[in-house]
Amino acid sequence: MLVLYRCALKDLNTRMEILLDDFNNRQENNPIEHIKHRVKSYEAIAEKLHRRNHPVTAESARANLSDIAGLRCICSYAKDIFFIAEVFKRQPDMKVLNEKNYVTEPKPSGYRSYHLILEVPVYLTDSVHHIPVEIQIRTQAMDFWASLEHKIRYKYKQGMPQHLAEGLRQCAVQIYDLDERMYKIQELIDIAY
Ligand code: 0O2
Repeated sequence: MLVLYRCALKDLNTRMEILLDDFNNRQENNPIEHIKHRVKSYEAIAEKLHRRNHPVTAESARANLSDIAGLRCICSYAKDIFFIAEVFKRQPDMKVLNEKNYVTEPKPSGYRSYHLILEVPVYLTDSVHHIPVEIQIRTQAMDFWASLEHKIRYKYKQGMPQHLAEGLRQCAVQIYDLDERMYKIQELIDIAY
C-alpha cells in the first residue's frame, strides 16, 4: 500500500522542483527555501490509528489517515505561503480535499502553518489511483518553532506542564513578530533597489 503513497509523493516533489526551476529561470526572488518529504513509517501509522481508536489495518489507514504521505515546503516569508498554496490549488489534475489556515488562525498551542490535503493521481500500468498527500507550508521561523515544540511535546506523553505550554505560546508570538519584521526589512530593500 505504501508504494502508492511513495509514488504520489514523488509526483508532488517533482512539481515542487519544477516550481523552483521556474522561479530560478525567471530570476525572481525564490520564495521556497527548501522542501522535505516523508512517508509515515508503519510504526507511526499504527500508533496514530491506535491513538484515535481506529482499527490498525491497511484499509483503516487508507480510510482514516490523510497524512501517510507528507511534504513540507519552507518559505522565506509568510506572504509566500499563500502564494505557494494558490499555485498548487490551481493545478487542474489535483483535487483539494482539505485546507487549514493555521497561519492567520494559529492553533491554541501557538502552531502556525498552512495545511493542504491534495489528491494526487498516480498512473500505474493498468490503473489510476487518487492518493491524498498532506502539504504543510510555513516559514523557516514557524518550522523552527514547530519542530522544537514537537520534540518537547513528545517527551510529555501525559500532557505538557502548563508553564512550558505557556512559554512555548509566547515564543510562537515572538517568532511571528520576527517573521513580520524580517519581511518589512525585505520590503525596504525591494523599494530601494
Ligand atoms: P505527526 O507526528 O507530525 O505526524 P489529521 O492529522 O489531519 O487527521 P488534525 O490533528 O486535525 O488531524 O490535523 P492538523 O491539525 O492539520 O495537524 C496535522 C499535523 O500538523 C500534525 O500531525 C502535526 O505534524 C502538525 N501539527 C498540528 N498541530 C501542531 C502543534 O500544535 N504543534 C506541532 N509541532 N505540530 C502540529 P500529527 O499526526 O498530529 O503528528
